[in-house]
Amino acid sequence: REPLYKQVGIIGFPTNLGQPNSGVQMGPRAIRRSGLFESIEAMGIELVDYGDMRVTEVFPDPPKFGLRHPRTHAENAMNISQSLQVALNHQGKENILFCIGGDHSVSLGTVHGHAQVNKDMVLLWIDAHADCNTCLTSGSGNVHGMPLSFLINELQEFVPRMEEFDELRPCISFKDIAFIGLRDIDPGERYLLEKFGVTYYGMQEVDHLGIQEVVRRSLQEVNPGFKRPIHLSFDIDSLDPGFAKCTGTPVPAGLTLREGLYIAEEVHRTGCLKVVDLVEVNPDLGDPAQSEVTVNAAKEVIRACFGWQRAGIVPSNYQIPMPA
Ligand code: HAR
Ligand code: MN
Ligand code: MN
Repeated sequence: REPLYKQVGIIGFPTNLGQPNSGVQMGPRAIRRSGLFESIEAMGIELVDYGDMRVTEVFPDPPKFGLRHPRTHAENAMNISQSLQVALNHQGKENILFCIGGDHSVSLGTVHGHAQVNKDMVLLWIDAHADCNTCLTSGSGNVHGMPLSFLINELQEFVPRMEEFDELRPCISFKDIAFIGLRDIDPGERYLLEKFGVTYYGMQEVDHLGIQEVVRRSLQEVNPGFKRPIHLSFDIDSLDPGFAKCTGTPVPAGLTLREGLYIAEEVHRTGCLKVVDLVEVNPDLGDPAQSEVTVNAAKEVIRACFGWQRAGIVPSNYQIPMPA
């Protein structure tokens, strides 16, 4: 039995200005220290660590249309997109790239960069939030609640022009995105999801259908026949706060760790998974025990994306001990 991936590439994007809390920029360090690397090695997969990208802060950077830190986000997003394109072009087809946030503004760059390399990619957005506020519908001005508004073709008529973001062209359509885990959706987001008939399975649908049917339908709707590359953007706040307390905007009644693992295992099994984002882990929030639980949940979800199974795995280099 061969693992699907020969090599995992890892890049950290330690952003935090997409939301108000400090600490989320420590996500890459915490996840690197979680035992993830040992798990990857135990699977017999080669690891290439590209390190953390340098995140910049531009001054001055007053809000535009309520959006906080516009110049900083535009610049970081283009740099993240570039890093991703370099890494993906340098990787072989049998490899997978793992992006560690940082807040969810990183996906502005990761999805953009991935879409430049794999034009037909589809996006799975696992989150308590829909993250498709425009700067005009957002109540907070925080970009981690808006990344999709810049990326989705259909939303451009609702987004005021900001020259900073001119280079960041939209690159994906609503029909190529499925959302899972939603349970905190703003009115403008709800309006847009309904208007465009978006594929989404919130917690109500997870309860109604079960996670197995939700994942099956999500994949079927955006990627029938498993022909297209998948980008999985996993916000740790999709998980219930019992498993992921240490995140900036926890929302009760979320996915169990089992449901999160099931999503990751099934997406892995498609063989189409090319890029994974894991965002919004903030090890500074909550007490140390909660921080460990949250980081561990992130590690478990990530390694399941790479092929770790609850049923156990046989590493590619495994040899059964034989009596002499
Ligand atoms: N929807 C709210 C806003 O726009 C809260 C967004 C919280 N976002 C994240 N990312 N944690 O999913 O501000
Ligand atoms: Mn998010
Ligand atoms: Mn979220």
